[in-house]
Amino acid sequence: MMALEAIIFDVDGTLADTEEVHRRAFNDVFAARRLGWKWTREDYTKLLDVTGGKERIARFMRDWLWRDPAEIDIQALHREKTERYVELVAGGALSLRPGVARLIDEALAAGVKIAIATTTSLENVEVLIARALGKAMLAEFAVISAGDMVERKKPAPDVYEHALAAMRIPAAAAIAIEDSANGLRSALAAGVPCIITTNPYTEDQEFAGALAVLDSLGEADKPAAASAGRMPPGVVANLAYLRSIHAAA
Ligand code: XBP
Ligand code: MG
Repeated sequence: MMALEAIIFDVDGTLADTEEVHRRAFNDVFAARRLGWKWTREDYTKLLDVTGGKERIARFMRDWLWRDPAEIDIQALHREKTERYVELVAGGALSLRPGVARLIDEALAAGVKIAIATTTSLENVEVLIARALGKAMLAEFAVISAGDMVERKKPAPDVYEHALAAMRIPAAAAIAIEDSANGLRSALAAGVPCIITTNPYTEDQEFAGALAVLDSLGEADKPAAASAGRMPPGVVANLAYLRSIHAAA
């Protein structure tokens, strides 16, 4: 049995319900450029199958519009999207999901490392953490592994492997917190045991192999429910809970 040394958080959908803000940022730049594209909530649920904004735009052009993605400068378009997203988050468009700040505090107090493994861009993570927890908290993360730092995005294991290598710990000494099937696959492919906190975009996905599937990390006065009839109900995912399910993994 290996002791728990690090908690590796996903960002989008896990730290905060970011996807509606991402969707708005995409649509804002599509409109500013008069592309005539608009992603509805329903469209976006399907488009989330592909992780990474640049990859999502390319997939949309190829498979939905039957156009060659090389027709536009996706890098430049996505840079504008990131600027818009950062502006929205800096303006207070997001707050952290229940239990996230609590668990981060508990981990730091207990000497358990905290880290990030995400598909999104580094500046998006930094603005969210700075706005929600204060700029000084950025330095408390042992590593922030972001999408463009690795070759392949989730569901590939690369971003988890990047975080583990930076912390110099084995996969079995960490636990991942994710919200999506792609994120779960990424963590498991790297050998990191994983719990899921679902959100409206991901609650119908398949989570075979997860240690637990909750609807949030929960707070003392509002425990997490098991998502969509799953076990276990009534959990407050604190450090003791994470240690116990990690030890059982
Ligand atoms: C998140 C993503 C990201 C965001 C958009 O996946 O797929 O692409 O939707 O961010 P995960 P960017 O939570 O599994 O990491 O536009 O910066 O890619
Ligand atoms: Mg996610």
